[in-house]
Amino acid sequence: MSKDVSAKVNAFMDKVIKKDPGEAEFHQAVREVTESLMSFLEENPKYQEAKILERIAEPERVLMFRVPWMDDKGEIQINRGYRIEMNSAIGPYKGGLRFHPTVNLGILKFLAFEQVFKNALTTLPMGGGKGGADFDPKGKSDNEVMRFCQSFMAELQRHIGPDTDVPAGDIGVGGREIGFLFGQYRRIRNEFTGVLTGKGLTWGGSLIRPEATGYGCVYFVEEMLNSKGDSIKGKICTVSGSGNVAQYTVEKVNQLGGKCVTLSDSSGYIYDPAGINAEKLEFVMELKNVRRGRIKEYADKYGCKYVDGRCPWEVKCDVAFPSATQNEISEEDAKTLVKNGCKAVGEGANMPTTFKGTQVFLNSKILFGPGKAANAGGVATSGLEMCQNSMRMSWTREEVDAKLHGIMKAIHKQCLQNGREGNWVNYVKGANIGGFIKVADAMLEQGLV
Ligand code: NDP
Ligand code: 2IT
Repeated sequence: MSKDVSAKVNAFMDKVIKKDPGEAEFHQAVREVTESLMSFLEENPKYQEAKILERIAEPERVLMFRVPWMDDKGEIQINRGYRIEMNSAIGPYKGGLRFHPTVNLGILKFLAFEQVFKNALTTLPMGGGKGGADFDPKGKSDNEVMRFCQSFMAELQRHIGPDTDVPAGDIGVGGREIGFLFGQYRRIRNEFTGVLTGKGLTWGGSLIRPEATGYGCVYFVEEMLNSKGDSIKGKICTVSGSGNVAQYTVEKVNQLGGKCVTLSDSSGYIYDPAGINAEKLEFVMELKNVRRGRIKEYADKYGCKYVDGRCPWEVKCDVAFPSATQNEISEEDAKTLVKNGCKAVGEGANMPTTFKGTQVFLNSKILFGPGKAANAGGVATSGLEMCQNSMRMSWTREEVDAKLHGIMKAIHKQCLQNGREGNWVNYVKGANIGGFIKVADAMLEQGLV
């Protein structure tokens, strides 16, 4: 980046930071996009004259609300709920709900901002949004989770709808929570509509939606490797997290002939050099989705190594799939991965690599698939669920999987179109410019919105 462009990025960021000083993750996400876009904007003054980037960085609407509920002991608990309706230029707001004690406005704004670009890349008509609460589902009974979800939806229901805003899952929100949320929406509104995605199969859900983020991420990495005449087959992969995204990443890597050797949770990681095969993955799914236990139990059961309090990036690998949370790969971790010969990174999580870590990957010119491209398969399949709900019919597993695969190839193609730098592809730039053009043109055509 030239000095001139860098000064313009800093001037833009100074304004964003001054407006909302405490929102570090939001600043990080906006800076990454602004760095990718600044030269493109200079060459396309129509976007600058219409202040599209300034508008995109400002949510259309932010909702914050009280969520009171009663725990099993009869004690009253109060959480804070949020929905960020970021941009609806190309479709209804769409994006997940996160239930985690760290949730705050800045984190949800970063996620909503990323979602706008990601959803545009999917080729489907979906705007961007994100929401959630600082509620911690860990250690709560099913009844407590239900009472919380019902209270959360008692307020959220007045702001959402199948043509307005369609939430889904994210960290801490899976099939169980979507069920409680949907039940409450239906009861209050007296409507059976596709207002949430990630629903159960008997009440409007889509086949492949649970698998979609992980499968899509592996499809995307396979595309990146194929572009170099390589493939996942025979590759050693490290995966972080052990939730929805991580589980189906392992499943698809196994199907394509690779080997995953790590999984983690917020306590530590397991290293199983023999590989997490289908039977071991089944154990992980039961452990995490039913018993809701800790990943350490895997090491106890299969007699492999467990490393407390650390992330798996010190383990030598060909491909890394960060699939837990934001900023889980530091600059040091990125350097370690590159030094150990990592050829490709597929970001299953949203913004799992720190700003400096991303620079390390870009400077080393490995295949680096940023979250808004690599993990877009989840929301894309949510878009397919919305489509099936509108038609009041459902597609087979094979049909949805084929559409998902086609969408991931289309996203990869958009990254190539916008991210080529000589004979290397900057996927970060490609995804940011590709997503931006679609939303920006829609905003230009719709006037001052
Ligand atoms: P889950 O709640 O199913 O799993 C989250 C996993 O990440 C758990 O293993 C959890 O461990 C771990 N984790 C969460 N927070 C932290 C933390 N602060 N430090 C270390 N580990 C942590 O969530 P998902 O799998 O759905 O989401 C994972 C990531 O993928 C998120 O970044 C999410 O935004 C992103 N994503 C999800 C999509 C989806 O469709 N679900 C779509 C696109 C992106 P523990 O149990 O100990 O908390
Ligand atoms: O970050 C994401 O893309 C998601 N959590 C999925 C959103 C969705 O609407 O399916």
